[in-house]
Amino acid sequence: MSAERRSRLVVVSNRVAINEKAMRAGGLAVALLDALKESGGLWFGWSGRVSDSTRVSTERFDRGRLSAVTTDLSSEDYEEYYNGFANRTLWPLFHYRTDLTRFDRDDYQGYIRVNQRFAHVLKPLLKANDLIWVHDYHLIAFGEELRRMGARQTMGFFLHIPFPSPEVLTALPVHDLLIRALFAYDVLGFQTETDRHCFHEYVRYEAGGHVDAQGRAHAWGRQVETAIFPIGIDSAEVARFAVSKEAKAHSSRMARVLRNRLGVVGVDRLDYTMGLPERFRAFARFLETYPENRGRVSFVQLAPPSRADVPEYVDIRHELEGLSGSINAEHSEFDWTPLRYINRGFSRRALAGIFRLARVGLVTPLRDGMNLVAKEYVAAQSARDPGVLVLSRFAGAARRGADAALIVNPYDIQGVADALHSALGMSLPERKERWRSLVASVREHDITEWREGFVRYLQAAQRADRRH
Ligand code: ADQ
Repeated sequence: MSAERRSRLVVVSNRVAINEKAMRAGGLAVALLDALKESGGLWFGWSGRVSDSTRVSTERFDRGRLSAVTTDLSSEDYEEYYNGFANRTLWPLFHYRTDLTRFDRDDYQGYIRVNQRFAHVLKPLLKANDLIWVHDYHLIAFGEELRRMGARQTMGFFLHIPFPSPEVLTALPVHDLLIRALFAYDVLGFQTETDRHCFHEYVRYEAGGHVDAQGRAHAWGRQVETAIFPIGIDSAEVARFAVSKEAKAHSSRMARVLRNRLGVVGVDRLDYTMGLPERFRAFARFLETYPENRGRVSFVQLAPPSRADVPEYVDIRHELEGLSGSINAEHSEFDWTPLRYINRGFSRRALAGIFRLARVGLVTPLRDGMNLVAKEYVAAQSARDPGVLVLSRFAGAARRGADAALIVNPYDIQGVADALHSALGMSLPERKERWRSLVASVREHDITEWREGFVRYLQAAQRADRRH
């Protein structure tokens, strides 16, 4: 057995998706669990509980080869770290919403305090040659805190959301402290070339550093490897789900509602980055510009609420309720509801059935790291009668292998309305041709490629690291 195969993988993320339910849930959780199972491993993060003890719990799975270690957050941590700096500062800022970005020094201190606490809890559990894989914007400072405590293990960080251009990032008063912290990692992974490019631009023009021919960034007397790992899905699983009993039951329910009308579907967490008001307006514009579709097309938008403690999420929810109400009031007929807006989650099988029945998948975020719904929509289609993907140019998913989707600018209401019209009028041969190209890419660049790619990169960094 080679040395790197013996290295244990330690995954660190804000939430830990390792429990009996997650073992069956699929997607990202299963991909990371698969990676952990290969080497035996540990997944560490927040328990999801808010309590005023700093309780640490350990659970073991798979005959003890896997463990989940979680810690609670205090209500102050939850406010400052999670609702505050992570979700009211970094989330809007990294999605280019400087208008919604709020900065508060106490929140930043809370963020650092929780990153420190996480490092403090994990440090004694580490083995010398562990590989540590840290996920996402909640834990940017985690690696630096762990290094301060003397950790020498190889560490990688993957950013699931966009990395903004330096012009946007520098609106954050502590941008230098935050980006400097990223240099504590050995490897930084981004979703797209654009994200990595923005990071490199920051290093060159803000940090006074440079990027060498291998893409390694040098600044503050430190260096870090940078690489691109676009995340994918388990497409075979989604295809299987789409013909499951539960999927068929949902397809039939939707077919009854549509009554031979064509279905357009949108599925998103209720978030202001998803471009939902613009999407609703584009659908209304489509009905106005192409009135022959009145009574012929229905749009179903599923959007379970999230981050309900953050005021901006309350605002977007109210906005969408008003907008969907007025669109329906204006356009409905006795026997036709143009827009069905549903605020709840569905099982992955049910979603696959809904995707399969919809003639158009409308995925129009204003900014998105990748967007897995776009890929799930494609994977769920039937080869005999596939639907059309209308995709925002600002989703990471539009960056590679998505030329056969109808690519739109979500701010261009008329442009999206026109794309909807093209999609709904598209001939079967053209739909098939476009879908074959899209599905080939979704199958090839799947979730396994993503996680194996990242882990291999970490292993190579470990071999090259003179600390070991
Ligand atoms: P996420 O929000 O984790 O974001 P995203 O790509 O938006 O991931 O996928 C959302 C997932 O939730 C999909 O699998 C989808 O099927 C599911 N979902 C959405 N609405 C649902 C509903 N109504 N019922 C049930 N399930 C629903 C971050 C980044 C993304 C990036 C991912 C992965 O913001 O850009 O793609 O991580 O890296």
